[in-house]
Amino acid sequence: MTSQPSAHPSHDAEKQPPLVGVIMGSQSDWATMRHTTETLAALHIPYETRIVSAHRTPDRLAEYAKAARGRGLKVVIAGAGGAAHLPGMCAAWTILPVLGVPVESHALKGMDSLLSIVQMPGGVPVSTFAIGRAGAINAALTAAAILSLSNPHLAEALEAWRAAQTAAVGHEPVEEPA
Ligand code: RP5
Repeated sequence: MTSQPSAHPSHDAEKQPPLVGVIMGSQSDWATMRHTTETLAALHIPYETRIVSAHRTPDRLAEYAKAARGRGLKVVIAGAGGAAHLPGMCAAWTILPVLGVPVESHALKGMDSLLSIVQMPGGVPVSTFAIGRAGAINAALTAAAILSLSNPHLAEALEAWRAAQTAAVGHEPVEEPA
């Protein structure tokens, strides 16, 4: 059983309006997309999470994407798997940066998700990331980089995050528990 998307998005806890919308096509995407929200939370970036399916809830998607910019969101991160039309259809409805995360599918290991997301027609961009956890983390870091362009405090936090990552890399491999 997959865990639930956060019932209390970080902006509730921090009393700040969300800057990043993290949307996903299904509850089953949460195991991947939680890496996005964990990374945003580590950088204290206010976000919200929503399940929005391009196929099962098309009206919800249109309403969400059309309202996103007016509600103050600056970036949308959209994760989906299989026939992963969510990021592209979101981008069709908004001029906000849309970052697409291909979720690893059972049938085709996420290659279907990747190709569905990356092959956008010229004129409607979706920035596409690696399949799975790495893409979910990097989408959050890219959202942070975008927001850092106008937020020096966040730029400092992002620099610190990267420095901590560098410092955490050991010089020699060690035995890990089985
Ligand atoms: C997509 O279909 C979702 O993004 C998900 O990755 C995939 C499978 O969805 P479920 O059948 O697990 O709900 O829309």
